[in-house]
Amino acid sequence: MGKNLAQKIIEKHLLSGEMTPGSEISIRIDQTLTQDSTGTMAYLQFEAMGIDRVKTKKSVAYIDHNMLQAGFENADDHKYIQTVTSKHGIYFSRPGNGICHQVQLERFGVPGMTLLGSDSHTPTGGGIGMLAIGAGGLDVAVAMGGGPYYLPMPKVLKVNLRGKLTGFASAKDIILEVLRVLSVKGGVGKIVEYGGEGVKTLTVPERATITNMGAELGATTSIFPSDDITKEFLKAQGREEDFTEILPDADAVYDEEIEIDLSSITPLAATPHSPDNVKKVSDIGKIKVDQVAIGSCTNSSYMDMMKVAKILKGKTVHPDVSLVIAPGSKQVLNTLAQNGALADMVAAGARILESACGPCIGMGQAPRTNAVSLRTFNRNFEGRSGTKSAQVYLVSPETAAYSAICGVLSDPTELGDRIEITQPDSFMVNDNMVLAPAPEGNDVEVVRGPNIKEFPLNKKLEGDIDCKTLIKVEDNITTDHIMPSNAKLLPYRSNIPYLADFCLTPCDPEFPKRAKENGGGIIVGGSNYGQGSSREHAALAPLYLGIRAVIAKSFARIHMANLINSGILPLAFENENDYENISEGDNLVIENPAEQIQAGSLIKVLNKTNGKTINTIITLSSRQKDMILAGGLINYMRSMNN
Ligand code: MIC
Ligand code: SF4
Repeated sequence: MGKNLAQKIIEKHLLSGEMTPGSEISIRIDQTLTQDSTGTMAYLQFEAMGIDRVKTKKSVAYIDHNMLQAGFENADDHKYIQTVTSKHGIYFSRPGNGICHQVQLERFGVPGMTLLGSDSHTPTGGGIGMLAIGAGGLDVAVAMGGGPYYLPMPKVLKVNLRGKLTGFASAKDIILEVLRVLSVKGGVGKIVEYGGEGVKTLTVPERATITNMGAELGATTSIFPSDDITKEFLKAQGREEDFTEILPDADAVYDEEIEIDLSSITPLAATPHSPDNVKKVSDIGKIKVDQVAIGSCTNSSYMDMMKVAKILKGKTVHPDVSLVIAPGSKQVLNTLAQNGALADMVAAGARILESACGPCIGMGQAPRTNAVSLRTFNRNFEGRSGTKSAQVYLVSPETAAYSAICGVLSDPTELGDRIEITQPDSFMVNDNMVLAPAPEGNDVEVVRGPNIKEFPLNKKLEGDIDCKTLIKVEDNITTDHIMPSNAKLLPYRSNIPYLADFCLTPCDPEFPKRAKENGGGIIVGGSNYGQGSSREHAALAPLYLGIRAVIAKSFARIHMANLINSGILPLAFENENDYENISEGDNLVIENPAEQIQAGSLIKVLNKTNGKTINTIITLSSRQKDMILAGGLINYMRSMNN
């Protein structure tokens, strides 16, 4: 039986387990990446493991998220990451060098390798045929130390691409169409593998836009074959030697398959407040626009920026629109500066931001009250822009640029002829903003600012859990709800006690206070609880507040792993209707959870307030079972070492 691409790479890296969907496997990790907002925690955890040097083929630490330096905190964290990485053998991408996923794709990614990153958009690397997975910082720390990465063997879903894009339809519109078809839950437990004739019509940056936003499907990762187009890209990056061809077998078998006809795609937009609320731009109509933001790890490549520059050339941004542009990397920005495209953008009135995440993570450029903001980003969750009342639409760079000129949401098809940008034969390669680590044996002082606090640790699971339901939330709660991130909070990513006071506040501002007053408790959620970011702060802050369990209809992949790593019980209703049988404030009792977990996956929860017994399911591998019983991954590792 022929193998698909995902199976081929997993098989090569398999350390344990059977490759049957759903059963736990572990794989060897070749490369890791961290970024600064999850990185401080990951390196604190790496230090706690007491390992001297990283054991991966290449590990890179990026500074790209927490770039506003309104106080000492972010700069302190940058210095900590710079020194701790130098000491332990990790490359350091300096602030200004670009967004982690864009730079990793340009400079370090290798087809066929595995990459684990402490950021949910790590699957961008799938654009060059890597098996690139996002995870919590602790899992990445373990991988840096040479440990395996555990995951349930995903199903493989093939997206068969037919035909060719026409007019002003772009890669962003392809992934928006996939999101429309599959929804934000459609990829859970799956690897999305792209195949079919249409693949040959897409450049690497276009493929990377698609794999990047596969994160919004909830997928484990997304991947394209590594073919001649990949080779051309790597050659232009001066890295032809990193190329290997990786294709699925001709008779490859897939668990599921869908088909997308590229020639039928027209410009699309994800309307507020979810990436799968997708409609045709032409159907939404000419709504007035206040802000346009172009950039992020989804759409900030050279090709994207050149299209934007061409649309803006000789025009002026509409008087009622603020247009901000953040090229994805120093390489991209430098090229635009050299070939004059940057001048065209500036002349048109664009506000140029540094090469970083910026407004995508609410680091500045919060729109005005009730604003309509068009963004080429990947997430439009309510409030993520920094303005709760803002209406954020996710669109392609072409739609964004054209609308910025028009002042209303506009279909770029009106521009007439499709803009074709060719990839340069060689990109501007200059890695002077990447610092190599200190040679092994050198003494490096790790600099820790006062903002860096210890991370919370759970205790061994013992006795009964008898506590209150502190909050009950609905479906699709994101990690942005659980642990909001914005310009004011991001500087505290290495300070859980501070952050905990903002936990779940978008759902209920009183939640942290109530959790503290009750000495902890239980959270009740709907389906896909914890979708979005990989931030383990969404588990660590609840842990700090004494949360013992989350009972939900279903969980998002990375968040569920982060809960288990923190020793918090992720319990899924056996019968979703039981969601109605718990109200906020109800007193819940889980008798001897340790014994129940040892006995199997059924966990009985007694609602003392209404007398009902609710069956829940905990899905754990035997390793995760030991981890939960030990009180989380760090305690588990410590117990293994003793
Ligand atoms: C995001 O896009 O939500 C982030 C910010 O990049 C997060 C990481 C974080 O919370 O620091 C992610 O995607 O994992
Ligand atoms: Fe940065 Fe936005 Fe990409 Fe997250 S999604 S890595 S915040 S650019």
